[in-house]
Amino acid sequence: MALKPGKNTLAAAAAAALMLALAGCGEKDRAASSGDLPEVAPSRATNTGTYPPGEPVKAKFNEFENATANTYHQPDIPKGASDETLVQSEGGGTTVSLKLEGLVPDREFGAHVHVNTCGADPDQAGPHYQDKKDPETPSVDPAYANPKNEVWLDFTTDQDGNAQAESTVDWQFREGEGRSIVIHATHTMTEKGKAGTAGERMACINIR
Ligand SMILES: [Cu+2]
Repeated sequence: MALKPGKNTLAAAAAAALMLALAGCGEKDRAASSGDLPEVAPSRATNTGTYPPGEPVKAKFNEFENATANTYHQPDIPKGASDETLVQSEGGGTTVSLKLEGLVPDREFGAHVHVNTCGADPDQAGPHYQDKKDPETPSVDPAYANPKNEVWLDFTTDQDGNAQAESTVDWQFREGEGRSIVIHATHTMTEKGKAGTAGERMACINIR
């Protein structure tokens, strides 16, 4: 049966056009998050928790407070170096992946998921996210500060300054916590009294 052009057809056409426009926007957002990024990704600049769960998020490091990826330490983590993060929850567990490009070559770094979002002050990210919280702070007891109770993502850059790390734990983040990955100056220590520490905070990436 052929449709006569009428009100309903026009309404349907308008709806279709609207859908196309919406799809177009989505396409643009996706392109912005995976391709040529502005220095500050505007849609994620306000840390409102709009990161899509289970989808990779790409960003470039810069020096601004509200960026997805912040560097506090050039040139080791230069402005313009890029990162890709992925947080996946499955079967009660969580896998966090981190890929980096364009850092200083052949260098060890520590990295962990921290409680809060990043800020201009590196301390704003707060302490490490812990599944079972250490009653003592700062937490340097290996019973709590360990890679099963926290998410550790230590890495060493290759000769091109690239690296990747991944960690799987058998729990999920509490709502509103575990919102950033902080990159530190050294690999993470494990001995009592120092467990979980990894030196200066050199960069911070918002993840959720
Ligand atoms: Cu840390």
